Amino acid sequence: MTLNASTRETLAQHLETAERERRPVTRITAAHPHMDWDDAYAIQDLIRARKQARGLAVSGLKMGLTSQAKMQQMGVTEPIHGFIMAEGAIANGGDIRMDELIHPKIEAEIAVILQRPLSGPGIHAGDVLAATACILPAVEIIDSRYENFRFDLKSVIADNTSAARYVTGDTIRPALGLDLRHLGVVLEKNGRLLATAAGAAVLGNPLNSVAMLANMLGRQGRSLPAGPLILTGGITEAFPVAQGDHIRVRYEHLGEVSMHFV
Ligand code: 0L1
Ligand code: MG
Repeated sequence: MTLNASTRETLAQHLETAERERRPVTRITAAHPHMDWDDAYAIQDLIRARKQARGLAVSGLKMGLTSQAKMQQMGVTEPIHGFIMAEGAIANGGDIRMDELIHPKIEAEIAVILQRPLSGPGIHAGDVLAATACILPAVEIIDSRYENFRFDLKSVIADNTSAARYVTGDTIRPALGLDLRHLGVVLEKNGRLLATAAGAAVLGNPLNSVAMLANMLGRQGRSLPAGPLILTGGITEAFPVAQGDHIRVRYEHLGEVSMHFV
């Protein structure tokens, strides 16, 4: 790491305050160009610790930048990971308050819950399939704390990969027998078709994303636990939303997820 502990803590407070006050800030690498990947994940960890110290619960983990298109756009070869909070969970069909967010965007995702923990390195999609309890449909609402979603990779890792809200659907299926690569998704905003996609957009198979998460955590000396929700990454690109928008995403075999921005 290149930043000292007090600078990392100051940056965690800075980003968490931006989130709580919904006040966008400049990417943190502008003032700290030499911060490294370990600094970035350490700041993310400090944000998680600050939330937990306030009594908030972590509900899961997420992968970000999992599509080739988004990785190429950002000039990276590996996705990034973050965490999601129970306070960010919105009921299927529920309202999402715009006055609590800065500039939200939505992305359709596949979520996984494990029944056995996975410890990298060396985890592959077959291990994930064997360890999976169930698959469910999800929509992630990302909300970068950076002005105009302008950031570099280290800044966005520190900002917990823009995590903000998420909605899961009511259809929960075992993974065995579900072909996640070909699972089709149709995303509509206000009754108009915005995107169609298939699960293969996520690293060829959303299970690859879970394997990669286990391997990335393994490098940090951590395991991927059984139980929490794992968001595997956007199947569609992220679309901006505005007050009044109604989003509906239909998933082949997995029902639908909807929400209303109020
Ligand atoms: O969940 C995601 O893929 C978001 C990763 C962070 C980049 C962004 O905010 O678009
Ligand atoms: Mg996402």
